[in-house]
This record gives sequence, C-alpha cells and structure tokens, in this order.
Amino acid sequence: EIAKLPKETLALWEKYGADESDDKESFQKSFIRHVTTTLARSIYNIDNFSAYQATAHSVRDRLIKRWNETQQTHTEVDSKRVYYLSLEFLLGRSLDNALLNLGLKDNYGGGIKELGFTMEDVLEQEVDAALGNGGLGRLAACYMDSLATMDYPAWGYGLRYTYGIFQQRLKDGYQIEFPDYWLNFDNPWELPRLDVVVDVQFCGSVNRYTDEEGHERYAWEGGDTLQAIAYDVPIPGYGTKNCINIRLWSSKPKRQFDLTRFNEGQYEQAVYEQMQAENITAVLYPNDNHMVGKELRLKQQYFWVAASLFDIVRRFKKSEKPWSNFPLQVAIQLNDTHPTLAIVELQRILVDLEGIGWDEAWAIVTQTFAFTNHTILPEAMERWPVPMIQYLLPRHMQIIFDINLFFLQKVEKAIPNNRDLLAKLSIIEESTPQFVRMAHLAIVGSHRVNGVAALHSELIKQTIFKDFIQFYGESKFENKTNGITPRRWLHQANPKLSELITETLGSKNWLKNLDLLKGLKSHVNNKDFRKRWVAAKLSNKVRLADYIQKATGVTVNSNALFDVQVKRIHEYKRQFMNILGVIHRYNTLKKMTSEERACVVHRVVIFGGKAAPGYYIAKLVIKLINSVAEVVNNDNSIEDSLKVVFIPDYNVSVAEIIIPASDISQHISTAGTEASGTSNMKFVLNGGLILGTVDGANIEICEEIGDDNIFMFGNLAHQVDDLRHAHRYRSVPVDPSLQAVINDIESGQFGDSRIFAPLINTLTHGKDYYLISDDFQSYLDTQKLVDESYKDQEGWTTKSIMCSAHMGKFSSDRAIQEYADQIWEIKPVPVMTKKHI
Ligand code: OX2
Repeated sequence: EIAKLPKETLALWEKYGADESDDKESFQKSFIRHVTTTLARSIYNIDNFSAYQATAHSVRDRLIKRWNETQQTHTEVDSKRVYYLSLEFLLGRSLDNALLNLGLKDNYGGGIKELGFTMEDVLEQEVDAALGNGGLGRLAACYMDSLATMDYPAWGYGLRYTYGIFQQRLKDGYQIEFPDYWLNFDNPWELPRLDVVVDVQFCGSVNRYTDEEGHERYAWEGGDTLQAIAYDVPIPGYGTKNCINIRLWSSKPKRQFDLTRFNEGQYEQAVYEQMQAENITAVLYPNDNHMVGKELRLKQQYFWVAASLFDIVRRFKKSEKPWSNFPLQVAIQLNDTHPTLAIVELQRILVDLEGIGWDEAWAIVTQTFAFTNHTILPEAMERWPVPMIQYLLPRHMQIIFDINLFFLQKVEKAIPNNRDLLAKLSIIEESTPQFVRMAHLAIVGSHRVNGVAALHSELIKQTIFKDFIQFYGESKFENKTNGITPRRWLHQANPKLSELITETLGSKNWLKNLDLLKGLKSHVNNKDFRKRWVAAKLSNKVRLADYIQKATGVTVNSNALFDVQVKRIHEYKRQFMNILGVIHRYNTLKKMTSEERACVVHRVVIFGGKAAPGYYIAKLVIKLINSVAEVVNNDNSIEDSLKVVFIPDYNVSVAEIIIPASDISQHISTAGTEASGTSNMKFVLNGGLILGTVDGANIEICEEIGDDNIFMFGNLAHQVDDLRHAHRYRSVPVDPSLQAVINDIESGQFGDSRIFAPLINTLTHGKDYYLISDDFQSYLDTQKLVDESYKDQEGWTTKSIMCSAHMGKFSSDRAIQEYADQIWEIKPVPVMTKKHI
C-alpha cells in the first residue's frame, strides 16, 4: 500500500518523520516542548512531577517510533507470533527501565541536570503500575522484557484495571487497605486505541438451526453487549529496536440507547445499567493463590478472553491463510487457568462463526494452546458453578459439555470400564450444583502443560494431575523453570553492582547472556574487586536504612546483618515461623550478659508484604510482627542487637530498594507448597544468601551455587503427608522451643494475648497444617549457622560473589528461549528500520 503513495507524500514523511535523535540537546528540546505544549506550563511553574511527565513524554515519543517499526516489521514478515494471556502484569515503574533499555540514561541524566533537576528525584515521581498480586504477575512482566530483548514477535493481553492492587497502610499494627487509583494523573506509558474496539456479549440464549448445506448449527443470540477498548503498553527490549506490545482492555458500555426505556421514564435505571459495564475492568481481585468465586471475576475472564481472541483471529485473517495454518501462525500461552475460556471461545469461533467441523476445529484449538500451572494448593484451583456459566455464557457451557463428552469417550476407548477414572478426569465435577474444573479444561484443550520449577513439575504429575498421566502419558507434561530479567533486577535496581560487574567482565554482554557472570569467579580473590563488592552491598544497605527510617520511623544500623522476608503474607509461606523465631532470638538475647551479647551478630529482621483483605489469619500475622517489633525496638536492654521492621506497602519499586540490600533472605515455605518463587532468584543474583526450605526453585538455585553457599533446612516434600497425619494424634506442638515461644506470647509479652489466640490455635489441637512445629528446631539451628558464617566476613563475601556468579540459569531469557523452542516454535524477527514511519 505504501508503494501506491505519490512520491511527494513519501518525501514529506521522510523529511518530517526523521529520527528524533537520542543526544542530550534533542532531549532538552523535547523536554521543553512537552512542558510548554503537552503540560501547558512555563519555566516558572515546573516541579519534579512536571519534570517527570515531560521526561516520560519525551521517552514515550521514542518508544512509539520503535513500537511502530516493530509492528510494521511483524506485519510484513508475518511469521508465527506468541500471545501471552495473563490477568496480571506487574510492571512497576517504566521510566528508568525505558531509559536503560533504550540506552538513553546517561544523555538524559546529564540533560535533566542542566535543566535544574536530578534524575533520582524525577524517577521518584512515578507511581507503580501494580496490575498484579505477586509472583505470577511479575513473572509475566519479566517474560515480556525477555521476549522484547530477544526480538521475538510477541504480544501480551491483559486487563486495564482502574484500581490496581490495594495500597497497604498500618494502623495500630493492623493492615488497612486503600484503593490504588493509579490513573489519577495521566499515564504516559499507554497508547489509547480508541479505534480498536471489540463487542463482547453476555447472557442471551442459544438457537439451533439448519444451514443451507443442511448442517446443524448453533447461534448465540440476545443478551447484553459491551465494548472492550484497547490500551497499548509498549515494552522496549534491551539493546534492540524491538519494542513489543501489551494490549490491555478496558470496558465501556456500548452506545446503544434503549429508546423505549427512556420513553417509559426509566432514565435512571437505563443509565445505571450502562454504568455496570464499566465495572468489569474496575478492580484487580486482590487474592494470590486463592480462588474466590465471584461472578464479576468470571465476567472479567470472559471479557478479556473474548476481546483478545477477536483481535488475534482478526490479525490472522488479514493474511488470508487457510484455517489449518492457524497453529503455524499463532501460539497462545495460558498464564494459569484464568484464561481457560479462551479454549472454548476459539472452538466457538471456529465451529459457530466460521463453519468448521468440530474435529477439525478441535485439532486447531489444541495445537494452538499451552498451559502453565503455578500452584498445587487446593484452595487456588479454579472451579466455576455450571449454572453461573450457563447464565452468562450459555453457548460456552454447551461447548464445554461437548468437549468433556468427546474427551471422556476417548478415555473410555483407551482405558475401558474404569468409571472411577472417568469421574476423576471429568471436566465436570458432579456435585450439587455441578462445577467446571478449569485446570482439567486447560489440560484437555492444550498440547503442552508445564510447571514452573523442577520439583513443582514433578509434583503436579504425582498429585493434582496424576490421573491425566494414565491417559496421556508423561510427554504432554514438562518443566519450564521460572526466570527473572537481569535488566530490572540487577542493572536497574543495583547500579553500583552492575557497574562493577561490567568493569570486571570488560563489557555489558552479561546483560544479554547471564551465563557470562561465571567470569566473576576468577576475580574472587582479587582484593580490590572484593572491596568494591562489599562497598556496593553496604551502600545498598545504607539506602535501605534511609528508606526504613522514612517509612517506619525505626533507625537501623547498616552494619548489622539484614535478614529479609518480603512476599505475599500466606500461611504456606510461613512468615509466622519467622516471627516466632524472632521471639526466640529476642528472649535468648535478653537472658545474656552484656559481654555475651557483645559477641553476637546484630540483626535487622525486615518483613514486607500484603495480606488478601479477607484473609484473617494472614492479617493477624502482620499484627503479631508489628507487636513484636514494638517491644523489641523499644527494649534498650538488648543494646541494638536486634531490630524488627515491617515495611508497609511492599510493591515492585520497594522491592528494587530492598532486594539489593539483603544479606540473607528467607524462602521458608512448607516443602512442596511454593511452586517456584522468583524473588529467591533476585536476592541471590544481587549477592544475597538464602535461608530456605527444600522447595520450589530453591532446590535448583542450590544445585547451581553449591550447598556451601545456601542455608537449607526442614522436612522434605515427600515427608509432608505422613507428618500431617501424625499431627492428628497430638494436641500440643512437639517442639519445646516452639512451646516456649507460644508461652511467651500467651503471657502477654507482646500485648493482649487474646488477639493472637486464633493464630496460636493454628499450631495446636492436631492442626499445624504447614508443619511449623516439625521444622522449627531445624530452622533455629540453621539460623545459628547463619550467625556463625556472618562472623567470618571474608568467607561471607566469597559466598556472596559465588552466588551471583552462578545465577546464569535463572535469567528469564533462558526460560523464554525454552518456551520459544520447545512449546511455541517461534523464531526471532529483528526489526527493520523504515525511513517513512
Ligand atoms: C505464584 C506461585 O505461588 C509462585 O511460587 C511462583 O513463583 C509464581 O506464581 C510464578 O510462577 N498465583 N501466584 C502464583 O501461583 C498462583 C496461582
């Protein structure tokens, strides 16, 4: 089409569309232009926030250019694309990341200084894009960074929530939640696409009819229609022109006036119903690893899936290839079971709208989809009541029943006369009412299923998906160990260490090939290198100490051992065990003489994380931590040998300050419960050691860095069932140290003990589901080893360096490479620069 344009037109585009350069002067020009035009302000009227906005808009201009060139290239080359469907993208801030990935940081930093601002102050103005709960959403964000960096033709699809994850504040030691209205000021990191609008239907009924060729067909008719509007978020790769897209959908009422309602004087009712449409994308559900069966959540899922598939199918149809080519052009990854309805929706599009036969359609569907499982916790398994789906999505419910019928027929044929197996494999749970098991639907509709760390991928085969192995065999199930992007989690979050690594290795290549960190090993005995390594850690600890002072009012000593546990508050993650250990330490310190205390390692124990608003026990854990902190921090008798802080409102930006400053971090889930964990990787990459259980990715980290460089403890996954069983026959914890700590709490040492009774109760009366009593002694013993090791500062430094040096495997680039080669079968497409765009 471009070729058809007159020469003069093309010449104009070339003349005026020439690259805006990336040098300092060009930045300053565009900064001033944005202040005066975009923001309508003057030189006398700019604060740090306006400076942030003007800088962001200047970067946005450059991003859009790359984004356009990327989309043009992908359209022209038209090779296979991957679509990553995730209800959560936990992106955090974008400005610093974009500056670094585009290589603009130095020029812009210098430029902004001359304009009277500092880059640090400007970066601080940005609010996080917090469209996720925790690990699952942040993983999606890391994967987008790797896909962009490795030149893959990839898209993310998600929802543009008006309210992201709630803000956490503390009142009297309790968590209180505040809405995160992150779009209060304009968001320069999204491109509203008011022209990309998709109708999405709900409710209505299904009509059977016979088409011209005499085939029986189904039409979904009536009901309500709303609109999905696209907002595009450009994701720039590091050191490449490739800039991919996350398309987030926002819901709007369809502009249709029900004239009769208005004529009948039902104005308010009619407007109210229109407003309901906007509710769909209003809020991110704040539960991590926990299913809450709200109708609005199901509506979110379908709304998102329907709009995304319409978009994907529309793009495919442009190429005019036959439908059988669909899986050769399109790979769709389901991030957990949240987008499982996409399987049903594609089958509906192919059968009902495109008139393709059921079997042919089903073959296309199953070759297109792949499914990632992130948890084996029973309370996290998604199941939706059949009547709810029947009401909202009547045609989809019929299709699910048919998918199930044909699937069970195949099972019956392969393994005859096994009713028990059929019941176990069925997509429908035969209770009253019936439920749809989303994980079963996702397995049946995908060609590949993966877990997120080696142990987890084994466990899903032995537990929740065991019966599927009987039918499919093992080959459909595989492992893709999670990864993290070293661009954000080292280069951006820890500039001092990044600089040292680059200088030591002689280039920045390690940022695109993390295995190169191995090169640090030969410098481990170099005095100057070690000195700078230690200095980088210390300066990060000073930075964190300042932050703690500001956020909590507590003064901590940067020379103490920083012991960190930051993650969602959940019983399986056992922050409770950590604080019980702190009480044990505190009362041990209190019993010591001043001389004895002088010999112990001083510690700052740092907690952070949100509890789901409805998770009562998790919220009590936060209260206990704060009550213990209050007592410990104000007890002069222990002479600063222990401090406890709970940092409020843990999020991506706070993580960027905490993680580089950690000496030891805790990843202490009950064995077999944490699918992978990803913060464990971030801490070790930054030279922090781990205290952890034999769970999730801790195991593979240990394999890589060696067991001298990690503190592992506790029972193993295969022992958990037996231990739980044994609990039934006892009423109090078996462990005397634990009993002593419980007695301390019950004695009122940390305030009114009645508050904590429900929490203590989870340990007693045959419960203790997460095995705190079984692991407590080995936890305390291992903490002692940590103290001993830390006394040997030289030895500790060696461990710290060795940790980082062996973390190559945990780059999200490695993970994405595996997905691309083994599941999606996609190839990189380097972006071609076009003069006329
Ligand atoms: C989390 C898992 O709990 C965590 O172990 C894992 O590292 C992360 O996903 C990324 O794979 N919701 N969040 C998760 O699982 C679910 C469900």
